[in-house]
This record gives sequence, C-alpha cells and structure tokens, in this order.
Amino acid sequence: MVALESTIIAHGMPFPVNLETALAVERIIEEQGAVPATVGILGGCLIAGLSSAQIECIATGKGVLKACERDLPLAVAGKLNAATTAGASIAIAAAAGIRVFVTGGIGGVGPSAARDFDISADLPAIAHYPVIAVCAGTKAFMDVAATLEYLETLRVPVATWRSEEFPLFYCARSGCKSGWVVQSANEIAGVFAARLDLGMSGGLLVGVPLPEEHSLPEAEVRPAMDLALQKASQQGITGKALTPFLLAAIHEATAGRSLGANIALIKNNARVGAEIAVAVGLHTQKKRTV
Ligand code: PSU
Ligand code: MN
Repeated sequence: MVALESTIIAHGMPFPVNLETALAVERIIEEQGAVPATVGILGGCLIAGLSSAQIECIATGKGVLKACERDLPLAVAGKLNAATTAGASIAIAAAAGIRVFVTGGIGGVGPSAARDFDISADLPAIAHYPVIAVCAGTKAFMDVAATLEYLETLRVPVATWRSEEFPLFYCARSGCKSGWVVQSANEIAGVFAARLDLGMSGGLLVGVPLPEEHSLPEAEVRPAMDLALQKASQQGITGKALTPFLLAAIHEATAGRSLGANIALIKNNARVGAEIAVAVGLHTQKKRTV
C-alpha cells in the first residue's frame, strides 16, 4: 500500500487540477500493482483510504483545516474536516500498518530557522514512524542543506534515487550530496528491513529528482521564490499559512510553470513509491516463508 497526503490537495494546488492530480496519482499507483490510500480527516474520523467522492470533498470543501500532527486530537474532538500534512499523514499511515508514503515535497528547515524556529513537523514524523517517505525534496524555499543536517540529527537515513544530489523540488539538483545513492526499490526495502531488525524504529527518506524535462531552471525559480518570501514577510504571513501562501505566490510569479512541475513530480514520485511498496511487500513475504 502507498499512503498519500491531502494538504497538497486542499492547500497546495488550485481547483480543479488538485482533484485531477489526486485521482491521477492514485491510478498511477494502481497501475504499478500497489494500492493507494489517500489520508485525510472527515467529520473527525481519521481515514487512510479516502474514496474518490471523499477526495473531492477535500478538494472542493471550504474551511478544510490544514492539520499537522499536533492538530489531530483537535480535529477528532471537534469532528472537523481536515487535510493532513505529510507528517500527520505518516502518523495515520503508520497506525494503519502502511509502510510507504508518497508526497510532492516535504516541509523542512525554514530559511530563517536560526531566528524563528520554523522547522516543519514533517521531519520528526519521518524520524518517528516506521514509514518510508518518498518526495522530490523539501519545498524549494526551505534551506535544503540545513534540512539534511537536521535529518541526520534526527537519525533519518536519506537516500537519493539514481542521483548523487538531493533534489530541489522544482529543480532536479540542489547542490547537496546525499551520501546514499540508491538504484533500486529492492535496495530501499532491504535497508528498511535492516533498520527495523536493528530495533531502530522510524522511517527513511527517499529524494526522487523530477524528470529532467520537467525541471525548471534555478535561475527562474530562485527570483520567484525570493519575491514570494518577500511578499510573505511584508504581509506578516507566518506559521502553517506560510507554505500555502508561498506555493500560490510562486505559481503566480512563474505563470503556472511551477504548478506544472509540481504535478509532474508528484506523479513521478507515485511511480517510484509504488515500486518501493511492491518491493517492501515481497521482502516481508520472503521473511515470513524463511
Ligand atoms: N509540498 C507541496 N505542497 C504542499 C505541501 C508540501 O508541494 O501542499 C504541504 C505538505 O502537506 C507538507 C506541508 O507536509 O506542506 C508542510 O507544511 P509546513 O511547512 O507548515 O510544515
Ligand atoms: Mn512551518
């Protein structure tokens, strides 16, 4: 099974591409022989495996909360509808026994974390739950080098998929080396099994560069990001509102090209994630028969 998050649906992409992309991503996972499970909260119920109608509800609903992990009890007690972030989705996926999670970009260490402590709760969730997280990097406006340092502190092994460099979301390369280059889904499944065997609970992170033909030049993305960050600071946007604000501002500044890249990368991640899920399944089966 492959878990998917829903914040990208409710707060990361505009309607109707959000809905079309969410459903297309599920189809890609099925075509690879795995089972998709989009995660979200409806009427206070934590759900891993939303139906298409429920996904539509998250994609179109007004007032759908963005729930990170600390918001889960508030959403349950308040019987709310909420989209779950990567971290919250991983927590719910782990409770459901799902071992692989796919998203576009995870949250990371913010560009001024040394001053404002803006470090995404996605990172401790990846460290804590036994789930393999597949992404195209941290969102590009994060400090990638600091995010990789912090993942080391949190004891999260970080792999890069058939590339030396950790990807930069809209761009295939970030200039940061991962130190662990993987060539196959089977290799990831083997390391994940070894980690569990060693009694080290927690997950792995796999960075998958988006296909070169969809990669935006850094010279185009960097000014768009700088402009977006400047706007956010002028308008006093902080906390959980910051990521959705920046994604929309970058979309506008690149005349929609960032959205095209975002759609391409999540579909690509879904393909790789499904392959990993199948490998993890085979590994577990083999172990049972030994
Ligand atoms: N990347 C995207 N779109 C998104 C997100 C990431 O391309 O919408 C969401 C994910 O759900 C991620 C969350 O978990 O942003 C991180 O938010 P924050 O930076 O507030 O932790
Ligand atoms: Mn944040």
